Amino acid sequence: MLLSLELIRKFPTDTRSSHELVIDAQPEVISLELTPQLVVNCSITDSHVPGLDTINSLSLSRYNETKKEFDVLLSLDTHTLSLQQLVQFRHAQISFGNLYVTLTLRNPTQSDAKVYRCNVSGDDSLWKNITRVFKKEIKYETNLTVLLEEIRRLREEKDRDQLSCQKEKLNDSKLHFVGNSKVVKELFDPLTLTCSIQDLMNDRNETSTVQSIYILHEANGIIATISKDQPVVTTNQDVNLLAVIGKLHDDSSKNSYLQVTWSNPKFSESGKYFCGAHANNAQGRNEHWNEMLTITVERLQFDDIVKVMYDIQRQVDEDKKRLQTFHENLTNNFIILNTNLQSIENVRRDVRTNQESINGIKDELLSNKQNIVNNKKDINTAKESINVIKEELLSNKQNIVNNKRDIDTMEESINVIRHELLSNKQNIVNNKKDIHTTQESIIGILEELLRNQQNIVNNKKDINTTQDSIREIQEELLRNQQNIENAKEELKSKQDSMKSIQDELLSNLHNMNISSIWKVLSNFSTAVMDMKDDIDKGKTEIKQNKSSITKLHPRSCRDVNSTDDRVVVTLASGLKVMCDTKTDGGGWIIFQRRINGSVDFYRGWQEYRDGFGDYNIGEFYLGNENIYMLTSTGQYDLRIDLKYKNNSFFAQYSSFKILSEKEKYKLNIGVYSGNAGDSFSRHNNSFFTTFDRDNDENSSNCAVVYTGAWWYKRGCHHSNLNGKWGSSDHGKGVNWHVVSNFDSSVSFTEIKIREI
Ligand SMILES: [Ca+2]
Repeated sequence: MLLSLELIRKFPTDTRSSHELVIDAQPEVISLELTPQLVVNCSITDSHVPGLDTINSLSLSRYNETKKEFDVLLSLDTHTLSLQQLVQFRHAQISFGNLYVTLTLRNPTQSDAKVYRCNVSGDDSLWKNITRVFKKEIKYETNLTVLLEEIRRLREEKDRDQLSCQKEKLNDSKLHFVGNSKVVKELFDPLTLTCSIQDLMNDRNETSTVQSIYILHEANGIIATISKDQPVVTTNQDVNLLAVIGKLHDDSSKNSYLQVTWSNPKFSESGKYFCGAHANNAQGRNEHWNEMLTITVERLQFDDIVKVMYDIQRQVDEDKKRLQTFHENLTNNFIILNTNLQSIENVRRDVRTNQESINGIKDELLSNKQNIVNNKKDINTAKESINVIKEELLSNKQNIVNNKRDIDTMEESINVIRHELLSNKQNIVNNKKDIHTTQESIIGILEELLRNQQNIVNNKKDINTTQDSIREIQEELLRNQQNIENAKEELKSKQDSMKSIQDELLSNLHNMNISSIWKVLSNFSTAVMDMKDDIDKGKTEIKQNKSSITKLHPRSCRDVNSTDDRVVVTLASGLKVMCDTKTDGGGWIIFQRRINGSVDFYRGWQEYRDGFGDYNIGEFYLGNENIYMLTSTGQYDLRIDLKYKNNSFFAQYSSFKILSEKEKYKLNIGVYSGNAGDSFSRHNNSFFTTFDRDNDENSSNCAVVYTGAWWYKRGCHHSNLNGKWGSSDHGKGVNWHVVSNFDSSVSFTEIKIREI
């Protein structure tokens, strides 16, 4: 209390009264042990300094004994409010306003006890620069003596060992100083000391203001202090000092306090602690309280260590258990991890399988694509067929209209006929007579028929005669053969006689003269010449017989037998044809044949009429005129043989003929059978068309459009066997629609007829 009173007494208060520059320092006397901070403030009160009209700058300086002059610490330009700090301090705080600068030094030392000076500089009313200076000296004194004095006094007072603020005798005291425990184990129990001021209301209901609180130890000195508007400060460097907290409140309803905590107090922390507080009461009078607390820090005993060891052992056991549990969890997690790995592997396998499925689907898609392309083609074909059918429908419509008209005409005709019938009834009566006359004429015709029958009999006789002459020729042939045999025999006998002459000659050689030899030779020569003539004669006869035999030509391929599949013969009519002697028993006359495309079939009317091609090459067309001649004199079947992609097909029609050139070689065919499909029946009753003779009902010339020659119809064709060899252009190739479609060609054709 003595210390505090002395400090307060030294605070200068007289300088505050003048309204001018003030230099203020708190405190003016500092001590290493008790002063937490030194505040030096230069300020201009009431914004005015006598004699100065304007203030330009404010600066704080400190006297330097070595240099014998003042060092400027801070300098403030009052116009721009820019502060310059010219000396740096380790523990300092600086603040300033437009008319003050403040320097706060924490834990000031003896070297901070100097003369401080404030300079203010400005202009007077005559614009003359003026500087004013004010000084303040800070003194230093060591307070240890004072401190120890106070400690002794407190000890002597009585036993003021206070653990609790509940003590009766302390009721009048406003200061409460407590510890968490009176006795703590060294390095083992924490130690907390709290010093607080509870109620500062005095009897007259006036409030005191706490200025500072401090805690000090009898041997270790100041532990911590807190001053008004300043933070908590500790000078104790003990590492065990865990926390120092505190707060001073102006408001009396809140407790001001200071608290220190040691985490592991040492034995040296034992002893007496003092808590002190300063306050200003409402009258500005200073009040001071303090309290003491004795704390025992016991040294650790062996039992304590054992107890700690047991604790540690127990802790270790618990940790072990926890570790065991952790290990089990880890094992479980590992098992789960393995399961997950297996799952991942399964998923991977699934993904692979799915990939394969996708590939399969891809292939299927590709094949579907192909199918779609094929279907498109079919659709195109169907479209064309539909077009053809459309055209036919149109023509049928026209026919129906025409038929209606015909029916109308017929109705009229029937009416006319009805009238005529009535009138003809009479005529019939008249005509009955005529019928008699007609009957007579019929009798005459019958007679003529009989005569004709006689002629037929005669013709039969002629045929018989012809057969007879064949027989005669055969007989003659036999005779000739006989003659040849005879001539051979004669030759042999002559050879024999020649041998005998030779032998005679040889035996008589030695007794014959030359003339007799010559005579014999001459005879021999004559005999040889005769023999030669006979042989020549026989040869001529054989030749004559041969030609008479070859004159007997077959009438059709039905009469031809051969070991060859195809044989070229001249028929009795003089027509040279190729016969198919094998297919379905043979006997077919081939009238169209294409095997390799070496003959051009895109030809005009005249060539198709007369025929073209080459039997040696094997490709030809017999000619429509020849086909007409053949089919008009007998009943024929038609057969068409085809090859497509190395497969054989055939189509057969139960009758076939074409009409004359005058009737444009109109086609007439019967019922279809076979395995090629019927691509020809729809051509029935069509005319033959070539590029230079348009006989089809189409608005264009089908032969030109489809590069062929055929019995084209209104919709042109379902077969085009005289088309362009090998072509895949739509409808232009050698098409048989059912087999090759319109977009490819067959690779072999034979169109042939056989007499029924
Ligand atoms: Ca036409």
